[in-house]
Amino acid sequence: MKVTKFLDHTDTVRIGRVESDEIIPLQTTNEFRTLADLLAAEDPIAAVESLNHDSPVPITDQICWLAPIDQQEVWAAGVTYKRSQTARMEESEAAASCYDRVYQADRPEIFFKATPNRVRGHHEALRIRKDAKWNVPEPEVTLVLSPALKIVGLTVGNDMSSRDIEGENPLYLPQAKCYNQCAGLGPVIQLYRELPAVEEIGIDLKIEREGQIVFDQQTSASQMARSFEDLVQWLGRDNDFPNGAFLMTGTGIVPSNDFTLSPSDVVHISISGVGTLSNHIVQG
Ligand code: DO4
Ligand code: MG
Repeated sequence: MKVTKFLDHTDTVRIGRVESDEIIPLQTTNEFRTLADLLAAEDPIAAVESLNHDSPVPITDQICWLAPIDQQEVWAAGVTYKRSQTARMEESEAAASCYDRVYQADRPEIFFKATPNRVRGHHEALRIRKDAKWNVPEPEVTLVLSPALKIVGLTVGNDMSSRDIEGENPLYLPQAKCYNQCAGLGPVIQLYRELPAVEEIGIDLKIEREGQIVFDQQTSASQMARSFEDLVQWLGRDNDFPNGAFLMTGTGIVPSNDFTLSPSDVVHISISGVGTLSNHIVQG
């Protein structure tokens, strides 16, 4: 079952259940006022099924999708794929050994990525920092976590990153990662009672420039050096999430070192079973 947030024809924020070609607007109740309330339910799929709904809205280009987030924090894991380890070691002479060690260590790299106001949804703009010269999108399977840190669903995540800032000094990582419009989530949350096997979770990144695809690569979550559950238990150590959380699980696709995003590029990230998140890029 897929759920999202969108603006209806009166510009009201609605929660919707997404079918192949329509969104079914759900009527909230005192128990389930927000999408986060549904995600926190014992059985989110049953909670969505329990709600009455309004007439379906056909999915057209006119739909105004919103990121499927309420008050949750967004966190991210890093260097969870060999490709990310190699790319980071190339970009940062000074910190190469840090990336090598964290790839092999028990404790993963986990960092704070974004507050909800810094997140954008499908078809909204993501941003390159004004002071950055080398930028990439990072296509990441993103775990949707309940307040009890149960993985209740998956969504598509884009962990926008400034490689020159991160590469200059690893202490600059928060600036390379967390700024206005630095994270994309959506277009939907795919709810699961049981997650698919990682071999079934394909990840695809396409970057479009002036109508041409200038970057096109695929990987699979099976290439991850860590399990989703392991990342979640590290995130939850001495850390409470009363509103639930999103956890980006790291990138397995990094364009070669001569590639940087440009303003007006359009980034398309697809995750099997979830959907495709598309965002145009702006700077300044
Ligand atoms: O260590 C820097 C960030 C790593 C990251 O974001 C990733 O591997 O996806
Ligand atoms: Mg990342």
